[in-house]
Amino acid sequence: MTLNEMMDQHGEPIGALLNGTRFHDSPATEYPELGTTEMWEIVNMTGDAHPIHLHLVQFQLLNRQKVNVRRYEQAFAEANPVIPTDSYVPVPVEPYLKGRPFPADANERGWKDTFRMNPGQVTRVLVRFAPQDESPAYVFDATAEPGYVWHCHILEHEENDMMRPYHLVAGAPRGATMVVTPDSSPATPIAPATALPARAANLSAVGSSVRFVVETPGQVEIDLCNVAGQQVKSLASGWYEAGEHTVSWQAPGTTGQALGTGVYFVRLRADGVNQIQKLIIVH
Ligand SMILES: [Cu+2]
Repeated sequence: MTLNEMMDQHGEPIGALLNGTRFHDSPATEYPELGTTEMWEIVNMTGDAHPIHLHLVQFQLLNRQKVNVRRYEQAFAEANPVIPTDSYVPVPVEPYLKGRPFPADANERGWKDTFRMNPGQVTRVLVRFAPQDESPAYVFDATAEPGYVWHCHILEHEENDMMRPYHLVAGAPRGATMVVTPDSSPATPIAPATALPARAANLSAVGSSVRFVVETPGQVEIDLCNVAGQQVKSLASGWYEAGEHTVSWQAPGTTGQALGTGVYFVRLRADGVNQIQKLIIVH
């Protein structure tokens, strides 16, 4: 995740972004699972500190670390030649780190809903997507649309356009479950088909299948998405009776081009269920 600035031809800032993306222009890139804890690494490529705020949850500051911003910016610009973009490609920060991580200041320890993210640094926060009062679950459906946002808390920044949606997804499937398995991938290990739901599966690019179980008959949509959340192929779309079903697909995406090696998501939507499973396509 990144904090970005857009400049005019005179080098003056004209807007600020998260993940190089405007609020409304592209789907969410963050889909945390309800009840889990994630580490968010947020690289500040701008010249200013930004107070970054997450809705719904409180979180803790793990540490900060300096980044070779010039080199990171080059890599970011190669992966995302134009910002704002509607197809954000994340760039891992590890190769660009400088020195050792340094811990939170004394006044920053404990639960907060906003942390200062300094320029030239990556800020790592631990986010638990669950009630902070240790209740087992929210008393409302936190996975319901339209979801939540994370944003800079400087008013001029959040309005122009430093805000992004995020969506919580259910960890415990309610109406349907799925597992992704390869049709033929002799050389690659796979998650066992009995693991429901599998956390990840290495898939052959030749062809793969999604097995899913429908508990109540209804409309089921299963899409293969890229890391930007964009659909690259529809795998299932229609009415399914209760029971177990399998859909298979061949490698080319919706537009006919081969799917490159990389990380993808299979998204299943059925009867209020919004389940996402990461998968890796290898050639
Ligand atoms: Cu800001």
